[in-house]
Amino acid sequence: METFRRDFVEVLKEAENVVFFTGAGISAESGISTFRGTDGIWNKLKPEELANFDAFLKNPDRVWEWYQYRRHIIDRSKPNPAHLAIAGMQELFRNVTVVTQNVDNLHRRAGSRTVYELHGNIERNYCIECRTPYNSPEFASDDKVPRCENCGGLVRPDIVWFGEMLPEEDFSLSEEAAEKCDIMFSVGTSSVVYPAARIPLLAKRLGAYLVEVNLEETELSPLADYVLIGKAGEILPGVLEEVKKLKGKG
Ligand code: BV8
Ligand code: ZN
Repeated sequence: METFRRDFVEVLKEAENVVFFTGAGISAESGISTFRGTDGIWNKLKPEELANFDAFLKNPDRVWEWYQYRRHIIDRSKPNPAHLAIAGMQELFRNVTVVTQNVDNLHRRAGSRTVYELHGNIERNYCIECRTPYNSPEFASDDKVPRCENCGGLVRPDIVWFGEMLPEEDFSLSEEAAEKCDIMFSVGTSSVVYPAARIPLLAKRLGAYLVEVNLEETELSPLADYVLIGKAGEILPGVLEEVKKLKGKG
């Protein structure tokens, strides 16, 4: 097993409030492509170009089809050892909070109980005119964009697109968690999309120990106290084992 640096182990031993800030990279080992980074399949297809309201109005079927394609992949995928390790930490620390930019629901499926979703959830949809929610999977089973049963309006995925506000409650609860945490892990995110990327910065500014887990260095790395380079699905189970050992539960 990997040996971790001593200052990190000391912080783990004392920590009560732990936050995991996650991005697409944590789901890569579940077979869900990332947006950016070396393996990001959207390198040719910029998410900024499809994930915005104007693109949807201009060509709703195209944007809907992109989300249907991703839904099919997400439906067939399952939580990987990284999601499961985070859920396992709940038994070892007083508070474990997950703040995710992902829309794939894999943290909840892994058993994490406190999950704030900053960019929405691909399992939900709503009418752009009257806001009626459409959350049953059967509803989203066509490749053509569905119409609202009440008003005939276009139905869109409940996802935060570029230029749109983040869900206020989830964002402010995430800020609170960041402000009071002892240790913040930033896992599998390129840390370029704002305002989400402010969450680890806030934690660091208020004194938390900041750990980054990623295949490569990012814009966040120079600010992190500890950078662990490698796969989240290998590193986080190692961290879980270390915590179990520290707490005498190994
Ligand atoms: C807003 C939904 C206010 C779509 C997403 C110029 C400067 C600064 C900011 C801006 C700017 N111009 C515009 C902005 C604002 C903009 C922004 O931040 N743009 C950036 C790109 C420049 N932000 C917004 O528009 C936000 N709203 O600001 O509102 C406002 C209101 C009105 C008018 C104006 C402003 C809304 C942003 C929401 C975007 N929504 N997604 C969908 O999912 O379909 S973004 C998209 O990026 C993803 O969904 C994801 O949530 C997010 C972040 O990506 P990551 O998760 O970090 O993933 P990425 O692929 O980038 O990286 C993967 C990482 O994993 C890599 O580092 C890789 O190395 C690593 N990795 C891979 N495998 C592994 C691994 N690590 C470990 N283990 C592995 N196995
Ligand atoms: Zn409607």
